[in-house]
Amino acid sequence: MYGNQKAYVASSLSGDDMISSLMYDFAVKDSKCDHLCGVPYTALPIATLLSVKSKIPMLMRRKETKSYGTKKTIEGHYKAGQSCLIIEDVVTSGSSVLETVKDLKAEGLVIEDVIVILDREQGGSQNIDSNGMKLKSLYTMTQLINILLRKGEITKEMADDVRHYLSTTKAPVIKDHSLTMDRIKMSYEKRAELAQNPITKQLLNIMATKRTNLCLSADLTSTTKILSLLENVGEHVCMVKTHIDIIEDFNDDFLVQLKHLADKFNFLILEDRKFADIGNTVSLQYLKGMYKVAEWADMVTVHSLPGEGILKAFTGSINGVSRGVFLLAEMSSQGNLISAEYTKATIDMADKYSDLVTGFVCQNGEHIKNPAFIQLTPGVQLINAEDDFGQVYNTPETVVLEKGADVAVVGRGIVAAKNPESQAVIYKEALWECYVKRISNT
Ligand code: 5BU
Repeated sequence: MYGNQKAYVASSLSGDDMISSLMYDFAVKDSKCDHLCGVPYTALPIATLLSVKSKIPMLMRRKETKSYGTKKTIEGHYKAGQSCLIIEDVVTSGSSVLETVKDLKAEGLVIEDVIVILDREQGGSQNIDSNGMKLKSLYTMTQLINILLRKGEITKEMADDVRHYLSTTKAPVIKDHSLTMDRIKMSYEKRAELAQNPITKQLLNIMATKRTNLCLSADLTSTTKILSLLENVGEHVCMVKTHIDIIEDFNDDFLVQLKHLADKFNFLILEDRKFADIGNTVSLQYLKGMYKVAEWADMVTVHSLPGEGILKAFTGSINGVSRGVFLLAEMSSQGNLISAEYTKATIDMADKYSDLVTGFVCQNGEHIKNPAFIQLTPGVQLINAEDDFGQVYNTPETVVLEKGADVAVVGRGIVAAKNPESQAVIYKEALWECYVKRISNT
């Protein structure tokens, strides 16, 4: 019965041309979007007509990836960061729309609105909404039934039947974290294009070329031990994290050697200083003192606790060399006092400082939506565990696939191993495999 009714409605309209004119006036003519994309396949004619009429370039999503050539899923000329309006004919659950959006987002395109000719009101609008977009429909099924009833095209019994069917047959709820966290499905290369801080860009490019998202926390207290560890492990990591103040025989030559290894193996250095004072004091701690952190650390960790002023203590470059900041949004230790509101406020704080902030140290990055920010997650070992001081460990699978880590920090898992180099390879491969799985189309 319902199928017949749909066919009837379609035939009563005077074709794609009229529909596209209505859609154009309804939602396209005032849109500031860079591209249009029709959901394959039935919306393609309408999207094509809208693209011609509005002169907004159209993108095409392939449902089946080519087995030859570029294997691209999205065809067209676009750049990461551009916006795209989705065009659909009928929405029931919204699942086809969400599949298309997933592929577009993996290319770094920004999707806010979906326009549809007919919303069948069976849950599609809610699914699109809860995955971070808005559905605008030219008609809802309720409006259509009322029009047909008023015009005497259907009987009251038929209208009641359809209304009953729609209210009792609801589509399943779809919630896909990769759709609200834009960065999750994007490759590190693509995200490097969006990064505003040069260090973030460099880090993402190092990760992509060295094929590693492993950060080694070199928590040893002797300079020779740290340098010999890095000589063995350097080629497997994208970043080395230091606690400069735990070293017992610190000397300036150590910094020269450390920088030499960073150049030799192409990794960046993060000093996990966790600055947490008023801006003026932090500025002195960063630039002065015996460690002169600003001179050698590509990035530092900073608490958001003192408020925005702390970020003013840093600049995006020192003597012409780029610098970055990781804001501490969460901690890995059991019972820490950071609340969900604090985490969210920390992430919001970074918006104005995207030329300085490289990313966030946190456990669960669901609030980090901007693909230009990196999620750095400590507390990683091959099995779930805890140490004697409340440190909580999660596995590579949990941190990368479930919690959204871009870079995982491993300290004792590697440093305390009998053979740190072979252990680093095990972590590197496990973490990279999770990342590849995460960005794949499954
Ligand atoms: P581990 O040996 O893998 O437990 O070392 C973890 C490192 O990460 C260590 O240097 C900590 O200071 C650092 N860390 C952490 O473990 N948890 C946090 O929330 C933050 C930093 Br922030």
